[in-house]
Amino acid sequence: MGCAANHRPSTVQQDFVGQQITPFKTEIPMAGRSALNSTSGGRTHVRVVVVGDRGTGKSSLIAAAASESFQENVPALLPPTRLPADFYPDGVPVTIIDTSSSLESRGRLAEELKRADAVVLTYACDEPMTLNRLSSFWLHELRRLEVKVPVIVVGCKLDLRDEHFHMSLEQVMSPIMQQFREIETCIECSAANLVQVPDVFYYAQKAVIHPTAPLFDQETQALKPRCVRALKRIFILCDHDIDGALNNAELNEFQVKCFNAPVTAC
Ligand SMILES: Nc1nc2c(ncn2[C@@H]2O[C@H](COP(=O)(O)OP(=O)(O)OP(=O)(O)O)[C@@H](O)[C@H]2O)c(=O)[nH]1
Ligand SMILES: [Mg+2]
Repeated sequence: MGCAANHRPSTVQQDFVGQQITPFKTEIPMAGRSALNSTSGGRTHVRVVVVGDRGTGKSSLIAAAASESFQENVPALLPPTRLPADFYPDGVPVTIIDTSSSLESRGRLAEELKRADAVVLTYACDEPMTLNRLSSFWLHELRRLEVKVPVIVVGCKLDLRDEHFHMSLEQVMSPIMQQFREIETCIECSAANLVQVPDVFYYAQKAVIHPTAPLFDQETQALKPRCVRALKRIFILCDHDIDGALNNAELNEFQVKCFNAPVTAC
């Protein structure tokens, strides 16, 4: 078993799959994120359903997100868990639904999935078989059940991953993400070491509140025409001196208007 320091967590986002761009997280300064509240699309609530193979770490992940601590003995099935409105910068509470993957719970699972705004689909980083099961079972099952919401794939128990057989998350997930465009983001985390735990539900919430589908065509991997027109319009509005480029002052004004934070030098 390795220690957390050896296990660098990473994320891969769907927008970049198939493009030769290194995956990264778009970071908006915390101070500026509140400016996005008004763009939560009128949503007052997000419901995230957590599914995945038995023992992959679903309940521990939820408990760790809610309590910011790791408990060895979590109940097999947690009651609905609510992350309050102030938990994330968008100011929208998240309800997390734990599920059981036992055969007798399949009906219940399907019911919960029908009411989901986003799905968190787990595998265990120390059990490659659970990763294979994403494409051999779970993602097909979600399609069969006509679950048409964003999916966040989460590799749990990052602290237990065997570094000898390690491939990057991007290498592992890119083919799966190309086949299943409903996967919005992939992320690795460790409930035991509290690494990237809140991030999981942040990405789930973000996928619902700030959906990519109206902006980006997953099939063609291109921005949608109306999005391009809107971006051009924004550019024109920002380009005060009409020289076809945004200078520092214009860029700064745009940043302040959108994110309530000035551009800062790196
Ligand atoms: N080392 C380590 N162990 C973990 C982590 N997350 C969960 N576990 C352990 O893995 C086992 C299974 O975790 P659970 O959270 O019960 O998994 P689950 O997916 O809810 O399991 P079922 O409800 O049975 O489907 C437990 O012994 C946890 O303590 C982690 O991040 N690191
Ligand atoms: Mg459980």
